[in-house]
Amino acid sequence: MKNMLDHRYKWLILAVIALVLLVAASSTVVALNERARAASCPEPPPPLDWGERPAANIRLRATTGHILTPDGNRIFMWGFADEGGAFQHPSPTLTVQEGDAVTVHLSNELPEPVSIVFPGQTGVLANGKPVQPQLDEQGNLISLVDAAPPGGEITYTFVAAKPGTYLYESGTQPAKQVQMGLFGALIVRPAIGANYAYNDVRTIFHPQREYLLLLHELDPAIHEAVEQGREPDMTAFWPRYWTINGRCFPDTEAPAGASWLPSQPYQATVITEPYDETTNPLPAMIRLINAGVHTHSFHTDGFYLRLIGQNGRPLTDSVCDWHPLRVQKLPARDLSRAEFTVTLGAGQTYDGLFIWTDANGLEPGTNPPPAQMASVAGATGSGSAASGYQGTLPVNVVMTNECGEYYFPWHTHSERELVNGDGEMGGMMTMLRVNPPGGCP
Ligand SMILES: [Cu+2]
Repeated sequence: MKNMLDHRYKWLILAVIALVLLVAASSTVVALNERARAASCPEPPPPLDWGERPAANIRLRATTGHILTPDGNRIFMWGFADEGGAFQHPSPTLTVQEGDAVTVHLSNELPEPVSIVFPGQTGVLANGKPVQPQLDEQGNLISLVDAAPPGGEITYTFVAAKPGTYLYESGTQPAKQVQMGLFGALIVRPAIGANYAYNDVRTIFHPQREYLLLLHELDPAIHEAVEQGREPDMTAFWPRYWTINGRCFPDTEAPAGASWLPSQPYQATVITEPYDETTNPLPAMIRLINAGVHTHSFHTDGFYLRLIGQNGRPLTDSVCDWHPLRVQKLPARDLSRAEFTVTLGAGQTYDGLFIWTDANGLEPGTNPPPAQMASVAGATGSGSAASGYQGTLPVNVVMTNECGEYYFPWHTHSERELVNGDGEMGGMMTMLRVNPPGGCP
């Protein structure tokens, strides 16, 4: 009997010891994890009061103007312009810093209420109060947010909390007003530096090679109706012009601020040089925005685009992704992906890094292009398939090439969108220009 009792106490004592050890071990694991989590999830800095933040004060006016199309058409537009500046399309690109206290003052010169929404921004105030949807007497929604009446003004404020690429646009009768041109790009730069897309060193880009490609589609019949003071039938929306940065191809290739496109200041050509580990290691930064209501599939001939951000959020999962059974610091997982054709839904934005690699490394002397590439030589307009070289072009072909640079079309993959009006080739297309190393002299 006594042995049995000793035996049972022995097991009980052992069980208690095991339990104590287990508790000790798991609390150690928890403590270690907490330390690992704290190390991988730095506490955000305490929020600053409005007054303590760097201020970004922006003054816009909602006004009218015209844009030109390559087929000779002149289209009536609405747009946000800098308070002291001329009408432009698209509206000015706004660039602020992460953490800025942003104030956007809007004065309305249009014959109907106009507002601004900032998709992707939170805590937006209108005249100091949280923005509210606006309803008419019958309870119908007439504006997504507080608007400025005709001849009136309104002030929006928000903290630009997250770096990324965003759209700003009217939230009043958006189908009509965004169609008319009341939209622009908003870029929030990260705290770690102006040539990073996000607070992640992997999103570094070449400081001189940052490009915005803002896509949109236009139905001139709607613009004509508004110009004539008639209410357009938005259900009959049928676009016939497709633009990048407010221009149709080939105007997309005209220089920024081209005098013959007075209201369309933004160029769309993407210019880069071949990747080189030492002389040219950094990618170009491509900010894609679809301000239209149609989905657009945008194809980057020449090489793929590495998508690193979507709708102002980095394509990485949060650095706080830790698991109780994994006691090590986890880097943010890279969810970026390579795309050769980027499909953007209405209002979507993408950030992409672009590197062009000279896979062939053609050199007339040491690595001459095969004879069959003569046609390519013609296509680049340089008469040579080798980067940085020019050759003789077939008779009657005009040399449009500057110094042996390459060109690749970047364009919508919907053929219908590659026209101007109902006529000639044009539309939603621009060029990737790959200069030879060091650029053109
Ligand atoms: Cu193509």
